[in-house]
Amino acid sequence: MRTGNGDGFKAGLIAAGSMLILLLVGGLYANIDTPMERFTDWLIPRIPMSWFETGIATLGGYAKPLLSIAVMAAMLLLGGTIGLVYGRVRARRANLTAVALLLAPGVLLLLSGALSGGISDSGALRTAVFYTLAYLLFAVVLMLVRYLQEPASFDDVTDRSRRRLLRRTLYGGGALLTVAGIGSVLVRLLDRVSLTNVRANVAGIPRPFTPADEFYVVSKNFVNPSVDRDSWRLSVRGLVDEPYELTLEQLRALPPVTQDQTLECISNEVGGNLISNAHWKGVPLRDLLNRAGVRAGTVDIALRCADGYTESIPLHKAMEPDVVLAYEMNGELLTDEHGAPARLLVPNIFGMKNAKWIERIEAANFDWKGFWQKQGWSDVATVQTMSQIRVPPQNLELTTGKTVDVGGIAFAGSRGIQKVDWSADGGRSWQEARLLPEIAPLSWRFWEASWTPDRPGDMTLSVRATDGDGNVQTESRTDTLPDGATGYHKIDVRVRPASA
Ligand SMILES: Nc1nc2c(c(=O)[nH]1)N[C@H]1C(S)=C(S)[C@@H](COP(=O)(O)O)O[C@H]1N2
Ligand SMILES: [Mo]
Repeated sequence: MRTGNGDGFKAGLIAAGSMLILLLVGGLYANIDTPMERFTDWLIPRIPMSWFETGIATLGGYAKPLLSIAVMAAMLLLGGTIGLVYGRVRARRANLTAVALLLAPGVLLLLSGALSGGISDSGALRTAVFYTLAYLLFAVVLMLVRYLQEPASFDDVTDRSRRRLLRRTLYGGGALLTVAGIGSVLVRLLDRVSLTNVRANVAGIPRPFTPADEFYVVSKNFVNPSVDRDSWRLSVRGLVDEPYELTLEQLRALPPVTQDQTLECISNEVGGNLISNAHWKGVPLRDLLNRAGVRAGTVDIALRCADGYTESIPLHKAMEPDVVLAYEMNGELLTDEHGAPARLLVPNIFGMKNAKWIERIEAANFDWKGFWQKQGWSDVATVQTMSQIRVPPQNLELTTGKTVDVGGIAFAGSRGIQKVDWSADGGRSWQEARLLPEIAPLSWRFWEASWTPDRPGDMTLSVRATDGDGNVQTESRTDTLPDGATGYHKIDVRVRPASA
């Protein structure tokens, strides 16, 4: 007896849904790459850079989650379609289709192995195993639901009660698993989904040191890794005399250094808040490299991270004393979102080189292209001289004759800030602002001024910094891609007459 196409589609949908839940749980608890991440990582380097930029610009932090939701929807649809086709074919050749359905994971395993560039490392193997299990779950659930959908013959009482029992077990168990799965996914997602920061320093001049939970967060991941501190090993290898591994405890036993340093994301817009400052503690990268003995011929030091992220810095940069493998931030162990157990600090270079969740440091004899470089971002990535007005906020209404505070931040990496000028007439005339005392050589600098508007109207405030080398920040506006945004930050205010 046959049931309709709708039933087949529904069965496929249920099966694909259970598969998806298993994969999400795997992504959250076993650090496997979910299909969503696989697809995004695969897609991003292949789409034109301008689309990518537009996507990020219009959707902001929602671009990644939306893409992931689209992938999930596509998987459900595909599952439904498979269910529909299976339903039709099964009516004729039941055993054959069942065998084909169950054999497919083998093909899938090979495919996903090929996609991940070989299943040599344990993360990829774990992912492949999870995918196979997830697919098997899909196949089994699909077959079961289809079986249950078939009407039992009316007079066969045992058949009917057997089906009823099975159906109850299946639906009950399924409902339980779904609730548990979705619940745990939601709980974990709430603190692990990495929307490009939306919560950092709001209005006003920020605190000199940004608390970890207010520090901006950027990562390529839909779900960030949560690395187990006890089983974590840092491996130093590649073109070295003596490769070695360290536990976190061993790393923390090495002579530490502390460093106050500001991080800024290369995709920080003019006036954006993807910039924060912290007090860090760790071990100079060069100490770690010297211990292994980097061989002649090394060009780049490559970093591999638990989320599959890769970065590289030239050897000469890696040997600078202030390039630090940090394990503490503001006096506490690194939090998951900022790269626990250890992340790199590379002064004077945009955030992307400050790799988080580092597992492997590798000396290479070639110019290693990192995750973002493959996507067109600068490989040098020196921070641009920047400045921002944080007070007054945009569109504030002011009154003639009343004095207000004007102030904000300025940053130029290790070049430091020499001077900040501000303008109340959109840049026709400039006045020097007061610089607050330096927080640290690698940290942002705060500036302030007082302004008493003397005539009513719409006004534009702007700011420009001069770095420690005497170079005035460039006025010409460029996009964040590929070298980081440039141009002056401007704020519009409306000044009303005093006695109106
Ligand atoms: N492993 C890994 N490290 C990473 C990233 C990532 O996606 N994965 N993102 C980089 C980018 S683009 C930035 S701006 C900084 C942000 O660091 P934060 O989130 O601690 O502020 O981390 C960098 N390190
Ligand atoms: Mo970044």
